[in-house]
Amino acid sequence: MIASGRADEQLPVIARFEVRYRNYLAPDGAINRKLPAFASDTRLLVTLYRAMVLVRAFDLKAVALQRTGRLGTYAASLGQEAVSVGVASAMREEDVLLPSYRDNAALIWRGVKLEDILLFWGGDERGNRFSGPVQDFPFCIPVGSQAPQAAGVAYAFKLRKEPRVAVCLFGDGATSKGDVWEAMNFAGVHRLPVVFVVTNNQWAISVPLRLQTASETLAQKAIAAGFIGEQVDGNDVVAMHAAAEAAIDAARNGQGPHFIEAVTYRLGDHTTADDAARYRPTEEVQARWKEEPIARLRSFLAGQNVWSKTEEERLAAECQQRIDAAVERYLAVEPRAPETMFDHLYAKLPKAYAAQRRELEGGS
Ligand SMILES: Cc1ncc(C[n+]2csc(CCOP(=O)(O)OP(=O)(O)O)c2C)c(N)n1
Ligand SMILES: [Mg+2]
Repeated sequence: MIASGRADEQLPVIARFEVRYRNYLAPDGAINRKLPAFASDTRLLVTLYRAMVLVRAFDLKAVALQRTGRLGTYAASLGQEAVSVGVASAMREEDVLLPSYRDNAALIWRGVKLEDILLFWGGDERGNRFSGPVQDFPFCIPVGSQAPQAAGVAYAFKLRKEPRVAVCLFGDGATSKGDVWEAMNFAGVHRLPVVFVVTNNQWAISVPLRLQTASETLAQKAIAAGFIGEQVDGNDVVAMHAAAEAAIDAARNGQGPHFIEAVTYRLGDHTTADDAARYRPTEEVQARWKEEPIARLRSFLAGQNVWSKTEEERLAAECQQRIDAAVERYLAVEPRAPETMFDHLYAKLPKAYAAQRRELEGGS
């Protein structure tokens, strides 16, 4: 409810808005609502499941690499795998992804090699020259700055009359940034083919959602920009895929932007540089483990008799093998000379940087 204690109730109401909520699978895998048509394709659901399991195993390995000094700071997506996988799986190759730093699963789905992702988090810019669609954007570290870029990409699609969609992911914390609002406002005015997805994982490092916004939902922020905002169970990959597919199709067909609030929970630390136990109670995290997306889909698939323990074990072994091979390739990459950090910054390096570059090269 809007806190409207001061409104004069004698005055006529001139506008009413609503936010819908989408969910199909309950935390125990039971069906809450008639499933969308694509869900009868159990092969697709198994593919979504495999993608979520892969990224969870990959995240574990990446954190282990960081802890042993072989990777830089890393942001795991533990608990939110269904968001990135559900969204990426609804995109066409020619669409453009503008991810946040926690969307490893979306990049992997789009074809980015695991070793490219490790290279990036290992501090090697060559990880950004990745193996996925060349027009996709790299991980975005400055919070929310991918949103105006997404509006720009979508504006280009519109001007060129290309039936493509920009798909932009950011966190709940990003919704407090001017960038995100400006992008949404511009997208609404120009009815751009862009889908904004906020991964509401309840935390922005140590800032809880209640200190982030006084809005009842994040989805309703889209209403002020003139387009639909819906809230989706971000731990239900069926709901995420359905919502993203509908939004992307609509944007492609000229119906303008759409906003999806994916409600989920960050089960892990913010990054490897964080210790979440210092600011949130263990009981809260334990309670949220009961809602996580992988066990949920596994229960559903097992109930449909399309997934068994043997398949689970085979998948775990397959993921491990794939990850180990990628780690080996990553570790075998020769580091670049330190002075190359100045390359690709400017067409012509300013004097101060040129001097630093020479110094690193061993000159004076
Ligand atoms: C512009 C900017 N300000 C501050 C930071 C430092 N910072 C990194 S992550 C983060 C919190 C972001 O939270 P949220 O948007 O909810 O994303 P999440 O980490 O939960 O995925 C902040 C403040 C940054 N990277 N960029
Ligand atoms: Mg967050």
